Amino acid sequence: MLSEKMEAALNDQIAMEGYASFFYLSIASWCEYQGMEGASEFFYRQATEEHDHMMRIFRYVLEMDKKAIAPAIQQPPSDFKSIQSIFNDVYAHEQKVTTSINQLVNLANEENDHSTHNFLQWYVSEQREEEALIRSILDKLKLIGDGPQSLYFIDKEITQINSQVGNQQGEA
Ligand code: OFO
Repeated sequence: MLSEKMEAALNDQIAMEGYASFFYLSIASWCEYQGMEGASEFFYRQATEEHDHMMRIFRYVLEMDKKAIAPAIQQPPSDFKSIQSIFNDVYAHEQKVTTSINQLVNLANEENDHSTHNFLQWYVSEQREEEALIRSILDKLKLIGDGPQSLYFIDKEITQINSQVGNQQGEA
């Protein structure tokens, strides 16, 4: 059974994941427009993943016999300063999502809601992986620096990450 408070909190998380999906879609568009194919592929995939995150909660709420709310589409930014600033923003955004997931876990604990607690563990792991991935990209961006050919090398690095992540998903 889900409390009303938990139902509302999960619906807020649905909206947050939905926003993340459109935020990453917007970044993918910007990257493709700038000719950064590797980075755009990376963010198209992130956008799809965030949509999946949203749907998992959506279906869970309904499975628990409560009402899942399709969220309003909030306009994400469509212009970005640089690929470096994008990854800084994305890292900050993922940290915000992690805080929100942790708060949901706390609420599940307070309410002795073992089912939701169990359901949320997947998100706890996912956030740890997402943060580690973005941090590793930020480290690479620092190493590459912002010299004249940096965009070329950054995009090449991200293309390589795409194939690694693609292989991992194929194995899963
Ligand atoms: Fe679903 O927020 Fe990122 O992973």
